[in-house]
Amino acid sequence: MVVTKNRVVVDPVTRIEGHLRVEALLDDKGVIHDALSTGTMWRGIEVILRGRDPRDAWAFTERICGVCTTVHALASIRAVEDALAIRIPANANIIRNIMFLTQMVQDHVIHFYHLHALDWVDVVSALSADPKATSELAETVSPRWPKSSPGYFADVHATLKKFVESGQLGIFANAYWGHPAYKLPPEANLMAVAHYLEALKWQKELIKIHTVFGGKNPHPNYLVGGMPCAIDLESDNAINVERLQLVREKILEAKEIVEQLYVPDLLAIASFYGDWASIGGGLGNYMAYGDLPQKHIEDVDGFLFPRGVVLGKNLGEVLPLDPKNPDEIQEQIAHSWYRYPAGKDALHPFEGVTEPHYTGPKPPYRALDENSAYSWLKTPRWKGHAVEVGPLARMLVGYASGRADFKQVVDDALGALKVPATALFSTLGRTAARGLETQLCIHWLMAEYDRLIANVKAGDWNTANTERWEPATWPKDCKGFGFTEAPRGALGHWIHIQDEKIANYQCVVPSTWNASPRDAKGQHGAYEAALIGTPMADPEKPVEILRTIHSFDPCLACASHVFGPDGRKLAEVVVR
Ligand code: NFE
Ligand code: MG
Repeated sequence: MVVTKNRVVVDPVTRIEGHLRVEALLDDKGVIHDALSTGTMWRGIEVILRGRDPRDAWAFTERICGVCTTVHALASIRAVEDALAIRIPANANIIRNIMFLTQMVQDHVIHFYHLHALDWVDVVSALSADPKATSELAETVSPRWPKSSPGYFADVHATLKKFVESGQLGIFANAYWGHPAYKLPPEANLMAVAHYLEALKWQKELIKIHTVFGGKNPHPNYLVGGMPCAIDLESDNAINVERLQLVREKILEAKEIVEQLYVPDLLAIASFYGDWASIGGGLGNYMAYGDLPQKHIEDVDGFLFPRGVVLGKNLGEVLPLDPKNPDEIQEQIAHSWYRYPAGKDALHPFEGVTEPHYTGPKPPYRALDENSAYSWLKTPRWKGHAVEVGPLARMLVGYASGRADFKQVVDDALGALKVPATALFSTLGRTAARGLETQLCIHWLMAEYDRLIANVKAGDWNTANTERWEPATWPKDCKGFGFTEAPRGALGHWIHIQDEKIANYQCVVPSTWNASPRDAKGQHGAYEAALIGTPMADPEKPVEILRTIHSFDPCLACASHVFGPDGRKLAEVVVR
């Protein structure tokens, strides 16, 4: 981190995936009045894909990231199926939904405990907690969670003490312990640390569902036309009763973690940080592509996560969205290190171009120039609007669409925290929305599992449609759009297939929307906008910047991939 007069630079931002740099400009009262969000490394996946077999694209794009490990594969096969007009069987759709929901639940719990909680929880303060008082607190916060005895918390306390006394904080190193912005009493801190460790042990369990249907995790296998797993109740080597039972057990364990730990901890911690319900709101524009088809992917109205846009915090209206319309989604490069063909300053992804053109300072540098190009991220816009994507966007689009299940979890949480609906438009609202959608997801996960079981029992074991597998059956020239709601938000892949090969491929990724630099009109991206107006207690310890940036759960690996087509490192920034 570098602080020069009125300019705070955080590089790299840690407890995220990928390489993100943030520069915040402070006024004389220590309030952020402008901010830059910068992806400091480049993505080249789109270039690598040109000329390849479209049926292989999922395996390349899935490796954009090991965090949202399945979502690029799903977006990719859907793009190819859209281009080739392939309709997948019912079981494939359900299994994809199960994979999606498994990813969502695991990723959100990990984000809360392991990437975000330490912005609110002071690990060192937990040392002064009384295990007996912690046990009493835990029994109030999560009465149905079994591990809450004074002895249990005394053990956690002893483990933590050993850590701190060794001087090697390990996973708890590098935070701003003792900062006055930490508000939890020591017992709440100890309880949160205990649950951090519980969640860490658990997260590897849920993901076994990916190994059942996709063979492995990270990067499970997918298939254009369906899913690459065979259902055969008579076989030891296919999805059989035993494996389906394992999936059910893992869902039930996850339900306990979400309902007895994650959501109660989230609400308990949030109740100490009411001031963050009016900080970090940012753009006030929200977009979701929607996901979880119940029948066919073209039945958008039946998605469990609805599609749409909310502009200007207006929950009275959800605007329709068509990602294939060339006038709606466009990527600009006014402040990015890329080049477009002469005369073009914004391109729809079907026409998208990925040509790197670095014009920034020679590293190491002290500051970037917000008036010129300053990021490896492009600047996506919807009808010219900067929009936020992610859990808050999905919850608001669901809420504003009048979906009863969304309304219930949102209204319950607002009631529990005793805050008005406007509190949603904030850092705290963004963090809470992630927990609330996890409640919906765990419920939907069991429902999708039950649908699969019903089909299997009825004798439908089909998981793939291979009618259009052979390239000879394809049109000479076609285009497709594939999408999903990744944990961090709306993810789109656009493919152009010509003569059986990929002619063009573009990914517009959730963290690209949220972390984008400003556009040609000077409109900030979501991270930048959310930082503006934040008061900072101590610029040398910028915990406020981390709280808001982490509330988005950044993934810069997704947003800006690391290596060029020849494997060469294109830019290197010294980590201070
Ligand atoms: Ni690498 Fe990702 C998600 C995608 S990026 S984590 O979720 O797509 O925002
Ligand atoms: Mg892209």
